[in-house]
Amino acid sequence: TTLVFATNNLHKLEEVQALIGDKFLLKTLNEIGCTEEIPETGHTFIENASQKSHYIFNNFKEDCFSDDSGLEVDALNGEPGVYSARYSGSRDPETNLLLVLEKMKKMENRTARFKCIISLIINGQEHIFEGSVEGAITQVRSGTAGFGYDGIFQPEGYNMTFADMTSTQKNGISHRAKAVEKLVAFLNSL
Ligand code: ITT
Repeated sequence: TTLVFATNNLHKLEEVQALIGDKFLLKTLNEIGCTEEIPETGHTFIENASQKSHYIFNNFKEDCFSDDSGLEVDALNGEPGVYSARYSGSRDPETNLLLVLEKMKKMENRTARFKCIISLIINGQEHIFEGSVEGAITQVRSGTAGFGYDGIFQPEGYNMTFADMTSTQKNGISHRAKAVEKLVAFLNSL
């Protein structure tokens, strides 16, 4: 099965490729000639995921899926949430991570979670899969692996951040891994 993965985020692509195995061949936006920016104007992960997959299905007529994801911090009322990719106004991941750390400086409640919503459109129908992982925002950043907010997110039950983990370790427990697992189970049932 060939599926378009509607993302411009190479880290997502790498993680999902490793999770999905070689039974499903992923095509990138470049490979289908989609060079324009896909509109993303929703106020929820589901709306944004759905918007991205519908854009590809409507314009390129290909089976496809998208990933909309982000970090929800309880003490920040769920921020950065759907604004995770540009929380500071810039798309620079470092600036965004430091902004969360700064806002969390005096906060005692450090609970947070990563969420991932996948919208799949296959045979003209949309299917939604979700995954989340609970954890906490660390006091200082740690680790160099991964991307985005990995350096300040410590998953529950671990004494390290996602950025301290190998990609295999992160892929064993992440929000994205849980959503992709459901996606693969569904594709295998078709
Ligand atoms: P596409 O829309 O092209 O897929 P994007 O990076 O803009 O790429 P999103 O709008 O879904 O994707 O924003 C997701 C942001 O949430 C991402 O840029 C990171 O800042 C953060 N994020 C999501 N998953 C993450 C993870 O596993 N580790 C660290 N940060 C993550």
